[in-house]
Amino acid sequence: MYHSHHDEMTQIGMGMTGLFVIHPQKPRGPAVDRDFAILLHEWRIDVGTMRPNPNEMVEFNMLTMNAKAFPGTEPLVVRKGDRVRIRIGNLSPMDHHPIHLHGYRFVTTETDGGPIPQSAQRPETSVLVPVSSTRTIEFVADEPGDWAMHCHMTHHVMNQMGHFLPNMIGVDPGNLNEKVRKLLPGYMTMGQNGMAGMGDMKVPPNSVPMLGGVGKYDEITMGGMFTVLKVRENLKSYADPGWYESPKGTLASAASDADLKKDGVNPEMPGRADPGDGRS
Ligand SMILES: [Cu+2]
Repeated sequence: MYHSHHDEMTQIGMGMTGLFVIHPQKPRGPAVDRDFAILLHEWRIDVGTMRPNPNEMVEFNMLTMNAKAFPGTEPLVVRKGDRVRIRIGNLSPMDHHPIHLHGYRFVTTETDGGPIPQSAQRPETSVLVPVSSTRTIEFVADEPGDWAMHCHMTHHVMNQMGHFLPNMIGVDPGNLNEKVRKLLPGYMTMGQNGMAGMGDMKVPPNSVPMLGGVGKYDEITMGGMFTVLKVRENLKSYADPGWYESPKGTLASAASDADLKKDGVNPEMPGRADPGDGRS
């Protein structure tokens, strides 16, 4: 990985980082079909501003993969059966990142110190990438679908997260929104029902919303260090193929009253989740 050691708080804090990928003269291990490189970083970029603030020490509000926060990140597009290598480097100023891949298990084949002997490669579903390190993971993409890949630190899959908010879960703010909006148009009391609604919050120009990408079925309430591995059986190119068409019968749905009764569950029980079709 490249970075400066001159005034590094400023230079790294403003993004002077990069990856060198150096291939060995004699290839080793099985050849891969897809070879991705992702550089992780974190920034302090205040809402409505365009210049990262290098004075920040702990409260980073933008977490990125290759300098993009979800939904701006690139999907990783592969063909079913491809052997996939993902090189992940971390030059965040202050945070390690446990990168988690859904749907697969993988092995870590290399660090920035060199290849790991096969006898020491263990199966994992998350790989911790410490600051100043790289981890290279490999797997065979044998399961089609759209699979999330993201940092598992919950504040690292949000954008512009303020860390000093009071806990508002379950608090009824009454008509506070309406009252404050007279003074501050667009005001939203945050966190009454959790954070998912913040994707709807209007943000000033040159800002990204806290979370929220357009998904196939609903809003994806993620941001930051989040992308999608897209594995397809028929691909003409590695351009983004759009969302996966789930085969019939593979999508989860609300259980019918008859199904619940069959399993000994009373469909009329209080507190049952709304199945989403207006029945409860
Ligand atoms: Cu992280």
